[in-house]
Amino acid sequence: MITQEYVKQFEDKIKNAKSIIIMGHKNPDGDALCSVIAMARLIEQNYDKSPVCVYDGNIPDYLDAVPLRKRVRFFERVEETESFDVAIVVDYGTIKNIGGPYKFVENAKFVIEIDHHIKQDSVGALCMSDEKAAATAEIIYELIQTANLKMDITVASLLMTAIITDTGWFAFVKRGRVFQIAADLVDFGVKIQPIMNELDNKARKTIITESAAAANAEFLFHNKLAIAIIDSKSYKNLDGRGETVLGLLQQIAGLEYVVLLKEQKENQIGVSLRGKNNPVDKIANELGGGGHKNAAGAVVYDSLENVKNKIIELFKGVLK
Ligand SMILES: [Mn+2]
Repeated sequence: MITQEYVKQFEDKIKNAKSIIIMGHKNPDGDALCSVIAMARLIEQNYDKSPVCVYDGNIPDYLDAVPLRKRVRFFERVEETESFDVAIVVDYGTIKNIGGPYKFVENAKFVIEIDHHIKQDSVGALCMSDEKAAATAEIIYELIQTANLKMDITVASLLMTAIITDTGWFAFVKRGRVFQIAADLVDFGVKIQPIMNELDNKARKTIITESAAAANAEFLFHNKLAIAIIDSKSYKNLDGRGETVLGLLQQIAGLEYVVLLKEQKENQIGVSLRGKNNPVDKIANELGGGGHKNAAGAVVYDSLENVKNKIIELFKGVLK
């Protein structure tokens, strides 16, 4: 919960800062990217300061049309020696997930964090994290309300995009509050259809590669398990995790599990696991990975063939 106490400290630090940097986790998703941009715009419009926004890794194509996307710069393009009065870290999870921009956190005079990931230790002296929030954007909205900040339609749309992407169009919602926030945003003027169109922004080669992988999937255990493969040649055509492959196969009636094997390079296989109503997290753990109950993954350092056989063996334990 964001109290007046937090708001006082937040306002004090921002008002007195000459320089501010904002970042999310490496390889930003919708929540990380949009939360960074929304925070920057809020600070610009409410405190008349212009924060620097950075990322590490890659921003997927489907987020390229998000408002003010160009506001966010690759971290190596910011002066190494630059030290900031305030660093704001959003949606990061663990220090390791921040990647290269962590050096700005280490050098900052004051660190603020806003996050909804479960963690043991936090980086921010001012920590506005809430593990129960469906997205970091939900906490930013609470900050806007409690601090009585001005919010324009761009900020509102960014928050909605973050919420939609992080909740899988509300499929993963566990607490009703996020619906109240979404309702507020719609009443404020946010339109959902244009956000949907904005996120339909993948390259043609990506969709062709992903649909071909779905078309060539192998079905095992009386069609209860589908295994799709993206080899190293096609891997570069992917955008993000290959959600289209998983999404297409998951629509098949009677299918219980979907596995996507991505040959990132020789002997390095990215594994995505989905269980329609059944858990896959234990299988991900067995492979040295992790994730959520019904959506998990791992990276396994072995040949495509060996990883596939290992996964089939593991599924023998749950599917007969
Ligand atoms: Mn998030």
